[in-house]
Amino acid sequence: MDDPDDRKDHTPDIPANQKVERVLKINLNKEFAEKAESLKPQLHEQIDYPLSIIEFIPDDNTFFKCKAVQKHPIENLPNLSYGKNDQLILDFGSHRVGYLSFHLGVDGINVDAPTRLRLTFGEIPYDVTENLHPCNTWISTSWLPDEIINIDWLPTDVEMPRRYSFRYLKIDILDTSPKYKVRFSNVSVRAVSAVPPTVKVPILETTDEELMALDRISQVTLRNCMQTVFEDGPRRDRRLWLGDLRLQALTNYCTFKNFNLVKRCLYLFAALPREDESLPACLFEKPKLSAGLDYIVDYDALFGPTVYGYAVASGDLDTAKELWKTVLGSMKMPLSHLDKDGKFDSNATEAWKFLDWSAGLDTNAGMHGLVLYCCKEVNKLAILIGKSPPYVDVVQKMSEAVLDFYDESLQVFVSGPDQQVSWISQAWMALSGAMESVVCLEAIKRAMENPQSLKPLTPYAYHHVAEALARCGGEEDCLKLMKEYWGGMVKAGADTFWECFDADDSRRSPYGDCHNNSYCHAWSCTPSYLLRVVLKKYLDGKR
Ligand code: RAM
Repeated sequence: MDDPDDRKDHTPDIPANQKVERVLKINLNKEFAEKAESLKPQLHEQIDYPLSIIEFIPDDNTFFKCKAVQKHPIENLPNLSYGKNDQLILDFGSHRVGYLSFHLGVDGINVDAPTRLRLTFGEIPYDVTENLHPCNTWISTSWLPDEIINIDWLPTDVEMPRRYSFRYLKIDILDTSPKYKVRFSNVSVRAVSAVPPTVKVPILETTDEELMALDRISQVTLRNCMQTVFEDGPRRDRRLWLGDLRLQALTNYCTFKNFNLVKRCLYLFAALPREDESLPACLFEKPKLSAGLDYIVDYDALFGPTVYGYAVASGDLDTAKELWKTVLGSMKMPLSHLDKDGKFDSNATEAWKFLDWSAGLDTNAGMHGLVLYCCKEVNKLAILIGKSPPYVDVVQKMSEAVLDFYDESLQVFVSGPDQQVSWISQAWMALSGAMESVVCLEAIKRAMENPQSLKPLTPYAYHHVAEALARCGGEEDCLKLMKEYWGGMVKAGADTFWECFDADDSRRSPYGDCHNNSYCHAWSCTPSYLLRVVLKKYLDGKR
């Protein structure tokens, strides 16, 4: 047994920017909350069944160092009996989000004791091949996808009340009794999503099978995260985050086109401004609508671009007009970080600047690019809805200040006192359009070629690097990066794209322990958007 004190020693500390020191009052906008409520979707259901009974055997050639092999065909399941300390793993063939049920039958003389089972829902092999406890993480271990249940009277149907996100189901038979064993039959999952199973998405016009796979898996990822809000991950955190929402919305416009779900999410955020008009980084629908305590400066600033993207894609300018005041409010806190020369200073407040989970990232340059990008998008939104662009002067000043981040001799953007070179600083500077595309493209490529520069960790940050490459004329570089990064997840066996991915380390996690990672994480669904929108012209030209 592990010594609990020993376990405590391994638990990573909560990062400084995660400690909430200031709790701001929320000025609930009831009208917006009601609008959001009226847009709540009915979820569509589909019943799915396991495809086989499997076991994992060691395999050094795979990312997770194991591979699944069939132990029994699924048709045999009702005839197999399981007693104390037995285990079975069912494979549903792909990732599902939904509610599990099964029939628990009896093989024996009489049922003289309850059945105790541990069910573990796995998104990836590690979830079902390893012991999930202890989990050395600074976020809650209650996210771990296992459940112990006791069933008193058998035979019976069992319906699990909670929603799970999984491909694999491991069942450990903790105990029956010497007098009986159990049998499983009618195992099924009632899978749910705001996207109907019959949805028709036009096929991606390419003959490149790697790209087709990226597009397909992106869509499964997004669909499984589309519930009554755009969840970040259906396993964890099962809530709406602003930065994730923007990327989900962009991908949704070119695939499922569920405009109302985006509209609902925009109103949910707009219903919860904080007393300084900033918006929370995330929110909860249950038990009642409320703001998460987390505040992220970059997510706040990205609200405006998300409204702009929605208005352009849907043509619904009335919503954009109604949210205009919220958009202006959401820019206040980000803009308060500019010094007198219009240069973003991450140290101006303690508030969390995110950009990525890569450890040690200096956010000054990236945030400068991001806020400049947001100002420009909000100016475009203003023009679209017949207002005068509010940030013309700010854009001018911030564009001049960009030069302060550019190192002429290295020909890259540098950030902070240590002149840090990171991929993500280059990406946001490029997306801001502050310098010529050729200069930005060279800067990104230079950073990418330099092993000393800080690489991103999450698909969220990789997306911005990939988009920046494509927007600056580096379409081929973008495709190469997509094939390496998202394609790397495909090679590792991903059914849905992950919250974080490091090809060299299958245990990498922003939280200390990969068992708490989410492996269907919506911010990774953007290959469909990149291929169908950003790279469209280029790919059409290649055909
Ligand atoms: C993680 C979540 C979410 C992201 C935040 C910043 O906790 O998974 O997706 O937006 O980090």
